[in-house]
Amino acid sequence: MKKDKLHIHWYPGHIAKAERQLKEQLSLVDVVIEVRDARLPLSSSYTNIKKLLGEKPRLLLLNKADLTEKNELKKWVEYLKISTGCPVFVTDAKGTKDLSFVIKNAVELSELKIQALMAKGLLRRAARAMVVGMPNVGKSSIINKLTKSSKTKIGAKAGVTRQQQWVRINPNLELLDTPGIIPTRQDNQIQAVKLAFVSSVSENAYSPEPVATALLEMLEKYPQVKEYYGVDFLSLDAVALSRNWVKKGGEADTERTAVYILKDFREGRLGLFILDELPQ
Ligand SMILES: Nc1nc2c(ncn2[C@@H]2O[C@H](COP(=O)(O)OP(=O)(O)OP(=O)(O)O)[C@@H](O)[C@H]2O)c(=O)[nH]1
Ligand SMILES: [Mg+2]
Repeated sequence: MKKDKLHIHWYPGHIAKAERQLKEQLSLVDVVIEVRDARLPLSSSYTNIKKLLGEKPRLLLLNKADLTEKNELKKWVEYLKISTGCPVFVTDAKGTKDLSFVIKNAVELSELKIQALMAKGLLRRAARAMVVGMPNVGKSSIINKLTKSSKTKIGAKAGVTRQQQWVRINPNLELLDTPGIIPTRQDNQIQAVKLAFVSSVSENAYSPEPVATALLEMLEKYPQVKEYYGVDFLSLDAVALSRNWVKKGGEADTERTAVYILKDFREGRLGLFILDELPQ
């Protein structure tokens, strides 16, 4: 459903099913790898994750680190280590940097459970980790990078993975790819619009203009964005006229402009940003 006003609600049937299946599989895994979008270290976290996971060990990955400013992200890593009590790492699933530390840490976090099973007389088995997170944060991309293959399907929109899928990484680790989930209700509309910026909610749930306008408001304080579009202040009209994205008669084509602005942001052309506020 298209909406002109900025109100985002998106909870399609496949996500409800995915959430049920995630809860069902949780008892079968030793560790959970939670993936967040590094541009939204808080807003891309699943609100009830702690309640959902109970005592299950968790590894936290801030993915798409290549789209953020390194030093700012470092501060977030320190903050999240303390506030979650989990190991926290940054990843870039599109980059060339090796991610085998993810395997090492997942195996280490599983070891207590595996030792407990062996103490009961069972043979050692591979550690099992479930990869969870909001849609489009890069869960499947991380798995593909770890297997150096295209075993899981990826794509630049929310809801690409529709089924859970086990992937064997090596004899010591199996990963379960899961469809991205978001909370049933988007009560927090500031969070919802940030999730729209990074395509964690489907573009069917909103119109581009109000979302791009909200993005421009958030980017107003960054001079490089104004420079990029050659404008003195950020608005859809100003960018449209500066770029000559106009309709017949010279009126600003705000819909087209909004789509381009969102695309520019998502692909990192406007600069490197973290759009959550680091708590003091
Ligand atoms: N720049 C950048 N893009 C990434 C990174 N990781 C993934 N992507 C891109 O983000 C998009 C989503 O990646 P997926 O791996 O499909 O995300 P997902 O979390 O599995 O998404 P769902 O299956 O929909 O829940 C794809 O276009 C990837 O190429 C990264 O570290 N940096
Ligand atoms: Mg996926």
